[in-house]
Amino acid sequence: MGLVAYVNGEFVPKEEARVSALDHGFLYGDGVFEGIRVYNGRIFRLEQHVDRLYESAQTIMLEIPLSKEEMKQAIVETVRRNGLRDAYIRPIVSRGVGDLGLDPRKCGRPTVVIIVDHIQLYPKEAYEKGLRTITASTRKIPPHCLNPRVKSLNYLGNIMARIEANLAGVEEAIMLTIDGYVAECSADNIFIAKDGTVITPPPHLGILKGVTRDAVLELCGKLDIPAFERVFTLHDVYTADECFLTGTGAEIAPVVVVDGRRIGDGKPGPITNRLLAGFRELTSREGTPVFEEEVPSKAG
Ligand code: PXG
Repeated sequence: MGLVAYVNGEFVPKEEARVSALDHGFLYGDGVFEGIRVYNGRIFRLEQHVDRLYESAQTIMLEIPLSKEEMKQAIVETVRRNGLRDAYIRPIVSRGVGDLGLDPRKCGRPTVVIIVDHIQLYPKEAYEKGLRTITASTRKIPPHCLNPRVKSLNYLGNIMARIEANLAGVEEAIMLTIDGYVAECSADNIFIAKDGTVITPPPHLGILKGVTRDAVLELCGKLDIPAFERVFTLHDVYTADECFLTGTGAEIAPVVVVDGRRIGDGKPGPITNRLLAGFRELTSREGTPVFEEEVPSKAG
């Protein structure tokens, strides 16, 4: 059975899901998006993703033509119609169809698209052996220019960083702030562990406040692992005991090489492994049920 997508309130076959060439999402990257996972028929942290989508829209003054409740229902319904128990969901809201000028006042109703697809996972050995990364020469856009906390349709900087990783033959690229502090990766947040303590950059540095990142900080609390949001440099990464990335797609992915330096003993570390096990336990238990036969989860 083919997959279906939601386009402005209608369900169409995925291959026929289209928006106008005059949509400002296409012309100018004027819009916002989310990336959400479905685990065994339950949507992980739907509430947090929808809240972040509306926060991104609020900052760029984009009025989403659905209430948050309607958006959640549209997402659940799109997953249900696709019948996928493990999936990736991509809600997108763009400024809508306008003229060739920038002025968003010329745009009619914002375009709302929800795509549900099979998930592209890192191979199992990425979790067993760990990933290699480089530092990208492309820096993060400073938060005082266009705050990366807005999950906008402008991902060109992230894509340039990913191209640098591809050219170097590694899986991911670490991005630095204009001042040279470690920020995040092209599509994942970054953590280091040293002497039993976990550290990740604070959101004000100009990073996406990842839903997985937040779940990992919560897990650290539950597992009695001291965790802090702190500014750090590449020196701290090179000399860390462990390094790992977090994201909806990656979950918790160990990093064992950064810019040719081996991190710790060059294998996924014990804190990373404990957090990954804890995270997988969380995703198997929590979430908004999609299919009728599910017993509603208290954790929601
Ligand atoms: N930083 C950035 C810049 C991101 O785009 C994350 C961190 C992790 O956030 P979550 O909420 O997922 O824990 C993201 C995630 C992909 C992909 O292919 C991921 C993202 C966007 C586009 C593609 O994995 N966002």
